[in-house]
Amino acid sequence: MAGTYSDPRDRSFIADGNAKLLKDVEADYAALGAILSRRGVDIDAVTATVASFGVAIPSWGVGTGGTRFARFPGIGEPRNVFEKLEDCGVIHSLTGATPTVSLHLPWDHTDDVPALRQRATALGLGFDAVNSNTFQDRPGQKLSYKFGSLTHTDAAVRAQAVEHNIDCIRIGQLLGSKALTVWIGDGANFPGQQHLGRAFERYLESTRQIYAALPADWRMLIEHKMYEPAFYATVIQDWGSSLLAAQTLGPKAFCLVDLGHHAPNVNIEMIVSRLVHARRLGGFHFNDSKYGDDDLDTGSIDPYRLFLVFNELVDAQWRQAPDFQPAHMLDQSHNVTDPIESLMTSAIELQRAYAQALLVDRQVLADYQQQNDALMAAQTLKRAFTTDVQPILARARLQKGAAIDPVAAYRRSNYRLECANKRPASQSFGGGIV
Ligand code: LRH
Ligand code: MN
Repeated sequence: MAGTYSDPRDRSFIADGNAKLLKDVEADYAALGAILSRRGVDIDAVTATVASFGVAIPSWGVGTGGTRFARFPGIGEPRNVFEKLEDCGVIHSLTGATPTVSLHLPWDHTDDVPALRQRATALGLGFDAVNSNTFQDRPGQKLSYKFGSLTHTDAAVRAQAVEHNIDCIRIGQLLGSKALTVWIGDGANFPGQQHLGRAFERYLESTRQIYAALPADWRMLIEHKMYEPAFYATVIQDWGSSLLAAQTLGPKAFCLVDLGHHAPNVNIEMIVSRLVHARRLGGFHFNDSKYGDDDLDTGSIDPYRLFLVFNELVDAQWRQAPDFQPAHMLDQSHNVTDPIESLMTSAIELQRAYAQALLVDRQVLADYQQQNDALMAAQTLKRAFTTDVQPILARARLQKGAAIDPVAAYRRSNYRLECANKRPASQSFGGGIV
């Protein structure tokens, strides 16, 4: 296949690409700096804060995603967790914004966990939350999760699911992870199929056992979801159920907000504000959606909503909200793009929303809110959102030795073609998200 390959993780390869873009970035940065200083904002301080932002890559996101109807694998797909890690290394080298990976077990099972950790370290990567999986039956599994897992009416099935989660904690400890994300699809398709109260009680009984197995410095992240795979009732259906469970379990249990797990038009920034108030905001699965849990690229459908979520996060930081330490992770399905390109641009969209939220003049906003000057309060947010922070994002990458234009650098490297040569295509047929 045409095109010479250059390792996109190679610093000098990245610097070569940046050389041509440097003059323009410096000019744009100086111009924006002048605009911001007129607003009393120190652009270098904002850039430093943005440069410190990191988001975790979902291991299941570096392969082509699909739907229940079909999955159309791209070329050079990663075939195992080690190849996924290589791709995550490329994303971090070119963006400087994705220093950790969130694994999914057993999708990322390996017999050699220490070797995996070693390779990650060599790639400059660490591990964020590990994700358990009791929403699928795997070959050789004794008891099926067809009618649920942690909330199944059969205690033996619940015990099997609890055991798997405890196993995930054990593997996570070997990887240096500090959190377990628990998302279950448990629920019902018919009214009457499940006793809504008893199902929640079974959830608490099971998660208490998982909670008891958490190391002292670990967190349990409870992920709610409105529907799918259950289409009438889901046991942990909304932030209320998640918060109730977290408060029942104990101080190491927190709520994880996957943006796509809400009905269209739900005010997610309001949910974030409530979870900050409750000191239980554990983190995010960032993506975007228009209808259901579409798992589209972050900021691709509604960037203003993403900005409003970051506005709440920056406000909480500004107010020094207690126990405020959310874990940032992407959770997307890349059905029609090169996953590496989508993950790079999505990480950058998060930095963009963060940078814009950092430009909100919080004291001025608070004054307008106090005076009920609705228009000027709204304008204060819009002014920040409509500021083109591209020079800040490019400078932040430059400062970290990453690429000013990650997608251009990635394409110039021919990494995907190189992978296609090294990774024979898997003849997989049929649907499924991974
Ligand atoms: C459920 C979910 C969950 C993951 C899965 C891959 O929709 O968001 O976070 O386990 O996607
Ligand atoms: Mn998710």
